[in-house]
Parts: sequence; structure tokens; C-alpha cells
Amino acid sequence: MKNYDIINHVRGESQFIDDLNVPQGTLFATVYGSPSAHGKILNLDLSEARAIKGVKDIITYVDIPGQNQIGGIIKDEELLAEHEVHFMQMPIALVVAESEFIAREAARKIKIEIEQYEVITEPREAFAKNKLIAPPRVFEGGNVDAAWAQCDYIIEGDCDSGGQEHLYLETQGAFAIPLEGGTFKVISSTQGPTAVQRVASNVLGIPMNKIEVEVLRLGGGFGGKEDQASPWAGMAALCAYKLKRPVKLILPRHDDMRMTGKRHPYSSDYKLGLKADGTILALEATYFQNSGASADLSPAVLDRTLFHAANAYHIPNVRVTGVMCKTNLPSNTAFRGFGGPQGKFVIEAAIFKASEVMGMPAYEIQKKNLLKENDEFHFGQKAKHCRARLSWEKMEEEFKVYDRISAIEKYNSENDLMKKGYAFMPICFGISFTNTLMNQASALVNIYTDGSVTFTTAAVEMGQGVNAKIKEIISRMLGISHDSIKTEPTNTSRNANTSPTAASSGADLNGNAAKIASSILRDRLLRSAAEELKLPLYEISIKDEVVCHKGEPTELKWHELILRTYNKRISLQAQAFYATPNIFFDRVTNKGDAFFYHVYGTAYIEVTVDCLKGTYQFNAVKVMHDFGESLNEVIDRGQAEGAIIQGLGWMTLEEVIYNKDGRLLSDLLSTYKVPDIHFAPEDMDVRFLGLPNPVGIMGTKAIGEPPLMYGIGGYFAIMNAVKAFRPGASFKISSPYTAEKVLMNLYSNVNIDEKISSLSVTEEK
Ligand code: MTE
Ligand code: LUZ
Ligand code: MOS
Repeated sequence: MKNYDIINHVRGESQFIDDLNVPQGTLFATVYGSPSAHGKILNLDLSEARAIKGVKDIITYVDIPGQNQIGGIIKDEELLAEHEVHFMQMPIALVVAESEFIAREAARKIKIEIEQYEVITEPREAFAKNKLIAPPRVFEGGNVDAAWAQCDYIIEGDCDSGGQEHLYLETQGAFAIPLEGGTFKVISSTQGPTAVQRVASNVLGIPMNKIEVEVLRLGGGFGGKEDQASPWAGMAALCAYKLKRPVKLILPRHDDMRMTGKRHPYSSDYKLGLKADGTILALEATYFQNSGASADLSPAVLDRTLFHAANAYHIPNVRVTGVMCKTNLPSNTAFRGFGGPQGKFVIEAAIFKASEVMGMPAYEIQKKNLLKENDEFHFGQKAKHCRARLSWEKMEEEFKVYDRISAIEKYNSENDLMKKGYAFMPICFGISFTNTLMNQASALVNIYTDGSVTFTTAAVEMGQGVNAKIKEIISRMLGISHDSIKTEPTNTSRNANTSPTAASSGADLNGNAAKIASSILRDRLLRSAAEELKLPLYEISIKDEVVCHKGEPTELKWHELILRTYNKRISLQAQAFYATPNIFFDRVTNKGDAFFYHVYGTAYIEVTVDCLKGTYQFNAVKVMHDFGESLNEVIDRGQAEGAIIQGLGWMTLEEVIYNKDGRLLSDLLSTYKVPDIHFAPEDMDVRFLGLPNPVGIMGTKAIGEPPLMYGIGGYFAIMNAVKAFRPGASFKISSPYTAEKVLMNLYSNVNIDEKISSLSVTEEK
């Protein structure tokens, strides 16, 4: 089994928006962004730019026929700045020209005068100045205040986690085509076609039925196109509306990096209470989320932080508070894990500090507190089919981790300049959009008279293989080969009111809808076949494109059955809808069964730190992951490996840096380092726990996001290696743990000459 898209990808034959053949008359738009992070626009001079040959128009907010408002959860975001700018590179004007080159040249000639306001980039500063996106949110379970008295240890501290650039290979972009009667077709690189449709409809002030949004596939999204693909599509539509010509708008990488939001950086305070034996009794934490200039998805991201505050541990008393801090940065947004990683980082940091204070290995505290069947989460849901302990124990057993730890201790006792570290990282991630209403999807399956089949669902393909999985489901349901089935682009005219493909639930939701549509068709076909063969319905099935009687092939082939069914005037088309059952969440009490199920797993990570240079190499990542029963092991393993490396990158190399003026300094790939094949762990061994998901479609479990959080273990593995070099030292926990930071931890406040002369130098490569 393979992800059928890969052949075209490797040949460079897959089409992305910038590859589409554009019709004659197409114009090209570029975005002019604010040179200041916060201020009042005093004057905007477009005259010189307008005068350039080939420039067709320059569009600002005054040209917007509908609303200049694109906020999804909170209406607090302008498409194009009107009077004030709130972050550097905030879109102000669109230059439309005969070529991309001319548009960009002209944008450079725009002159602007801005009265500077105070720029805030740090969440705690925003909090101190009461600049919040919305009131804080609190999730509470048990009785935290009463619990402290029973604790033998109370650990308090703070920690920070950094942002992360999505770095999808295909940058943001859209192509808008004006059609007859004031209607538009918008081809967008979006995870959320309906979100694009809604934004374009609001901006143009026309009903949604006049806008058709189509998505063939994305060159990656990673959450960055869940909501933040919409503005660019809205802008392309606006240009097409004004100029009555097709308009293509693709962000160059540099603009994409500067104009779009990233993973939310967090600065958090925690207080963890434990018994002397390592049992955790209470967790209190406050998360200061750097939301950026507007809400975007921040409230939802924050909720997931609060849901996952206790990671895979049972903590009977929890009070966690999330604060959405408004800063003068591009609005931060969804990124694989969606606030979950930020929440888990804090509990892992607290456990790490507890292990230092208590002199107990972190893994003993982790293991002791793992969730058990029917344990209650702090939001009231009970853990069902809980595999936290099972995955931990299988990981211990299959990888013989304690032998590996002994080998590390031996290595460290024999080496001065190279030190090894290890860490364990269990995960527990809830599957469902935390906003219950979003858990719905639809599918349309067509069978043509020659027997060939197409399907289209709300799912957006972004490299995660969702369409290969849905194809597998349809193939099993109809008893036909993959080669007879073709995926159609996601399109709002075929599937209306779609949720974005996100929350790892694309295959679950859309696969279920496709399964229902296929079963409707199968029922019709089996009835038709029984009639044709004059045999009892319950003895008929379809296998390998042949109608079978009692499991044995008959003369009636698939394509013949289809033709005869058509001739009898029976519909060969089925549409279906799916909504996840049995989930609910009360947003006042913050209690409920928010998730359909949870994904579990445990990783063990080893790293070697070069204690002269501060550089490191991950040696091993050993994982026991709860995939459920996989529909496609190649895809699922790829998702796990990719997510783990992306998680390790977030924790180590990837450093999003804004200066005090709100300017992104890490705005190119020469200044923003992402993992590559040299960075990848030497030994990455991801194993399948192998138990089916009792509630998942065909026994599967969602895979897209959860494994990213194994990467958090990478941070603590490095810190353990640093501590092997400086026994007894204790450091601030602040990711990413870049080589520079490692070097500071190795040597800060140390007399380096003394330290180096005390080392015995062994021969190292
Ligand atoms: N894999 C690839 N190759 N490209 C992506 O953009 N996005 C991730 C994950 N895996 C992504 C990916 C994110 S953020 C999510 S939510 C899921 O895929 C979405 O797809 P699914 O719901 O079908 O798993
Ligand atoms: N998007 C969203 C998500 O809108 N709600 C979620 O709960 C979610 N979870 C993960 C990723 N994206
Ligand atoms: Mo993923 S962050 O849900 O797009």
C-alpha cells in the first residue's frame, strides 16, 4: 500500500496553485504590508506606484464592497488596515499588475507615514498592561486549594516555549476567477474551503452561493492554512471583483514568513504538588499565550492547552488558567498539536524540576502517575480503553530501555567532553474538535456507467494521505480496486458547510461520511445484483469487482452490474453526512466528554551533546504508538516520523525571533533553521501497539498530530546530558534548546579555563 500521490510528487507532476495554467487576461497581485508594528496611518501615498507601467490598480480597504472583517471566532481582524496597524507587515494595500514582477516593483514605491505607538511583543508584558484578546479561561477539577496540605513536595516555577514556523513547501496563495452574474470561483491553498468561502462572501458582500471554493491539494498546511489561508483568498477575490479579471496572489516565501502567524509561544507558571513517593496530587498553572494582534484561532488553541495540561497523567486536583495576551505580532494560529504541545511542555517541565528536588528519576514520577482505565480528566471525561500504561510497559519491554540507560551511565562515566542524555515522553491526545459543532463531514460518491468511481469529501489533502485512506475505505466497502476510484478536488459546491481538515480528524470524519455513502450504493447494487441473478439478497456480495454468490464469483462483473443497474433507472450517486456521536462540552462549567477517544503512546529518546561546542545529535527515538488498526501503515508511519522530527525541531533548532520593534529577524531559511536529514535521529524506531480502536472507523486511530508531542522528550534528554556535564546544576526551562543555549548552560557562571583544564581529553572523532 502506498500514498498514490507520491508518484506525481516525485515526478513534479502534481499541481499546486502556482502550477495551474492561467487563462488569458490573468492579473497578478502582491501584498503591501506595514513597515511598522503598531501605529496610526497618517498618510498613504500610492501615486508613484500607480504610475508604473503595467500596474492595473492598487486596492485598499476603501475598495471593499462588503465587510473589512475576517475574524473567525472573534470579529477583531481587518482584511486590509484602515486607520491603524497592529503588527509589522500587516496588509494595507494590494498592487495588481500584468506580472508578479511589476506588482512587486510597484509595491516598493508605496510611501507611508505612520505615527508610532508602543510595541508589545511579550505576553507577560501584554498581560501586565491588560491587553487581552478575551477574558482568561479556567478549567478546574478536584480541589486544588485543599490538596496542597497533603503534599510532601510543592514545586513552583516558570517555563517558556517558543513559536514555530509552519514552513509548508507551498506558500499561501489563491487564484480567483470572476464568472458570469457576479459569481466567483476561488482556488485556494486552504485546509478550510468553507472558511475561505465565508471570508470571500463577507468581503465582497455577496451570498455564499455565489462563491465556489476549490482545493486540489496543498503543499503542506500543518495548521497554518486552517484559518490563515482565508485572507489571501479574500484578497484575490477582492482584486478579481474590482478588476473583473482572473487574479492570482501567491505569497513569496519572505512575505509568507513575515505576514502569517506561527505556533503560539507560551510563558507559563506552574505549581506541582507531590507525595514523597512521587504521586502527583495537584497541578496549578497559568499559561500566558502570545496570541498576536488578533484572536484568529487563539481561544480554541488555548482550550486545547487547558484540556491537555495533565498530559497522560492522572492528577486528581487541577486548576489551569489560560490568558490570551494581545501583542503586536502577526496573529499566531493553529499548528500541529494546537496548544496541546504547549500544555504538555509545562507539565513535563514541572515533573523535571520535581525530579531534581526530590532526587527521583523523572521517569519514575512519570510512570507512577500514568492514566488508568476510568480515571477522570479534570474536565470531567473518563479515560476509556486507556493505553497509557500499556504503551509505556511495551516500550520498556521491547526496547529494553533500562539496559540502555545503564549503558548511557557507563558512557558518561567514561567520557568528559561528550555526554549522553535520555528522556521518556508519554502522550495522551484527545481526538475531536474541542468545539463540538465542528465534528461533522460529508461525502459524495459517484459511479459512472463504465464502472469507474469518483469521490469527494470535505477532506483536504495536504500530504497526510487522507485521500488514500478514504479511497481504501471505499474500495473495501464496494469491493473494487483502488485503480477504479479517483479522488476529486475538495469543492464547496459538492460538499457544503465543511469543517477544516484539522484536529487530526480528517480521515475519521470524512472517512465515515464516505463509508456511509458507499454503503448506500452497495445496498442498491446488491439488491440489483440479487434481482439480476435471481438469488437471495443475503447470499450476494461484491469482491474484486465481481458479484459473488455465497462468496464464490458469479458471471456478473462489476461494470456489467453497474450498467444494468443504470438501465433500471437506479441512482449511482450517493451523498452522506457524518457527525461524531456521544460528544458534548459545557462551555460554562468546562466539563464534558469533549473527545470521541484519546490517542496514547510512549517515546524514549537518547541524545549526545558535544560539551565543547554545545551541539547535539539525537541517537535514538524509540516509540510505542497507539495507531489503532492502521488503514495504511506506510502513511501512518510517515505521519509519526514526520511529526516526531517536527516536534524535535520545535524543541531544539527552530527559533522564531522578533526584535523589540516587532520585526521578524528569523524571516528567511538562512536565519530560521529547520530539521533536515542530518538532524534526524540516527535510529528512529516507531512500533505499532497493535490494538484496534473500538470506536474508530475500521479500527483506526487519528495520527496527524499526536506524535509531534514525543519531540518534547528531546528537550529533556538534552538537559539531562547537560546535567551529566554539570552535576547538580539547575537551569531555566525555555525552549527551543538551541546549541547556543546549551553552550550557555554548559558554561555560564563557570570558570571556563578551570573547567577545561580539569577535563581529561579522550580521543573523539
Ligand atoms: N502531514 C503532511 N504531510 N502535511 C501537513 O500539512 N498537517 C498535520 C497532519 N499531518 C500535515 C500533515 C496536521 S496539523 C493535521 S491536523 C493533520 O495532518 C490533518 O490531517 P488529518 O486530519 O487527515 O490527519
Ligand atoms: N482546530 C480547531 C484544531 O478548530 N479545533 C480543535 O480542537 C483543533 N484541534 C487540533 C487541531 N486543530
Ligand atoms: Mo492541524 S493544527 O489541526 O491543522
